[in-house]
Amino acid sequence: MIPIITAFERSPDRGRGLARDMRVRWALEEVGQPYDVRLLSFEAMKEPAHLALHPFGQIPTYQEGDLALFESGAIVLHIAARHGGLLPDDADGRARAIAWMFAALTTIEPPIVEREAAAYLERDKSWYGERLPILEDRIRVRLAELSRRLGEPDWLDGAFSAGDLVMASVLFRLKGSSMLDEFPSLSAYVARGEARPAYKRAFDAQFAVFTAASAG
Ligand code: GTB
Repeated sequence: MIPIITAFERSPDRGRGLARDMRVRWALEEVGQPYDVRLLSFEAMKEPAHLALHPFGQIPTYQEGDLALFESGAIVLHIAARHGGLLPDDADGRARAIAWMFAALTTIEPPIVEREAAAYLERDKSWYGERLPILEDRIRVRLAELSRRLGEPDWLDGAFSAGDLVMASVLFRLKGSSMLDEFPSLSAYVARGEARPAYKRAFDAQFAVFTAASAG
């Protein structure tokens, strides 16, 4: 059964691969699972048909037969659990890879999203100039901790895993800022993720959506 995922018909990131369908595409490419994509307008995302799949009216979703999933982390975990290649075979290694997925989604991503939201929603507010450095310093604290833990190895815990896939996807969101450059080991980590053939296939697929939407 070919799974179907949802993605933006017109992504606000203009094909930079920053929306959360990208991590799902990447996971599917890593495990060699073909997939179809259903593109949604912002209006369609809030309609009953999509709300039945995603209670918050967002992308990505994942459908495979009778199974419907939302939340990119849950979807990547499902793909990693169903197929070989994204989780270690031993139980302890699997548990640690999953812990890194949670770390990416619940410890690293929130301050990054908060800064993005402030830049989008509060830029014209009087407090923005004072708040932005506070938000950026919160991110720096996490990046410093993560960089210290990563150290010299290529990946967070042995071979590349779903933990690295989700962590690198979260860190990609910082590419428009200079913060990642302050942590060369994390910049190199992100570059290693981007260099993976599966990442490139996923990126090209989402970029093709942007190109087609721009042409249409
Ligand atoms: N926790 C959920 C998950 O991990 O799946 C969050 C899903 C989510 O935030 N989806 C966003 C969405 O559907 C798209 S990815 N938003 C529409 C809405 O809420 O109405 C977030 C995103 C959007 C745009 C950019 N960008 O332009 O750079 C980056 C990230």
